[in-house]
Amino acid sequence: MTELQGALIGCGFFAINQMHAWNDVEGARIVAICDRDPARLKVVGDQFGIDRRYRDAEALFADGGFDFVDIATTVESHRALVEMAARHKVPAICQKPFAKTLSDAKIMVETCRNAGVALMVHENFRWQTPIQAVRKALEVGAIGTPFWGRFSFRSGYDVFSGQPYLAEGERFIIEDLGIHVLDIARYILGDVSAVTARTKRVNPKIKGEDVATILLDHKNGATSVVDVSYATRLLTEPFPETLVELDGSEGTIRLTQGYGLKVTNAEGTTTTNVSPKLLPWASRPWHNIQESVYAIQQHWVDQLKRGMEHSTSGADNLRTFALVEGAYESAAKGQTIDVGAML
Ligand code: NAD
Ligand code: 89Y
Repeated sequence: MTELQGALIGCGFFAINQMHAWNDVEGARIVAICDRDPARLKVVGDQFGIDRRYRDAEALFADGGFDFVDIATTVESHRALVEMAARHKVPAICQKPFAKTLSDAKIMVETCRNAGVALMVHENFRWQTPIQAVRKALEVGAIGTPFWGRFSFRSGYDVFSGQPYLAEGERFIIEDLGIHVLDIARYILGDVSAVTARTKRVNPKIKGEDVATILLDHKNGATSVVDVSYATRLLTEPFPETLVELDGSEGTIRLTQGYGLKVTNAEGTTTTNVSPKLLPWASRPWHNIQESVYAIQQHWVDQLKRGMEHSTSGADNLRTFALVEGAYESAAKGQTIDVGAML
């Protein structure tokens, strides 16, 4: 099998996970890296033995010699870098949040479509082992037709020490973390027609909201609640687990803290341990996220080789991104937002 060669732009906090995962992925390897910060370029270049190092993305693309680019920078640079990849006809992975606004995100999808290059958003939470297990239980009909769901991420974990920029933005939890949980809600219960949200800031040291409660009307008639908080202190810290509750016509599914999956139906209750693997380079509690990084990057390579659309393609991600924008608009106006009208 030919090995795809990749370039990674943005050698910061999270890129370390992506670089480890690229070492494990079959069929691809990173041959060049880029960061405008020379210190980060050195740390990542030395740790992963990458000699081709660039401080400027234009220079990286001008030299070429890679089959795809993995954009691991923060959101401010996403549009420019995705457009650069499209200009150079290079398939691109882009970290979440995909863009600053839905209109930028639409332009990025359109630009890549017109250039004929694949575009995948690194929306990895749906690739977590426990979330895949929930989806499988639904798919085999264990609870019949789901009519209600709750997707809950409540934590007091200090995310600001590793990612200080999260304390500085006007927007915080919906754009940073809620985006993943909204994507899980779509992945499990399908697309959404309307969104209603309320937000709060509890931590006085940050700028944006750190609590959000979001009601989703799914197109199939199900209703779900997505609730996220970084202001919730619990006896056992659940970071970074998304807990799921689903009620269906024939039973219920509960994904509980500690990675237990309980399925109850006419046959009784089965409880399964759906813990993620602790990959050799991973560390708790991040291992759930780290394993999903490996899974999404393997999916990128496999689908690229088959010439098939990615599960979290740019086009797919517009429907998650609309929920983020819709939630902020709903909270600001105190109204329910028609998601269909945004797309
Ligand atoms: P970071 O600030 O630690 O790293 C970003 C790096 O990109 C920095 O080193 C910066 O110098 C570099 N950079 C920025 N613009 C550049 C440009 N135009 N050209 C070259 N280099 C540039 O940020 P981070 O915490 O690693 O987050 C990066 C992205 O990953 C964010 O969008 C964040 O939301 C996302 N993230 C995703 C997950 C996940 O599970 N999917 C988890 C954490 C962070
Ligand atoms: O940036 C966020 C993400 O994508 O997953 C968890 C996180 O690192 C902090 O909220």
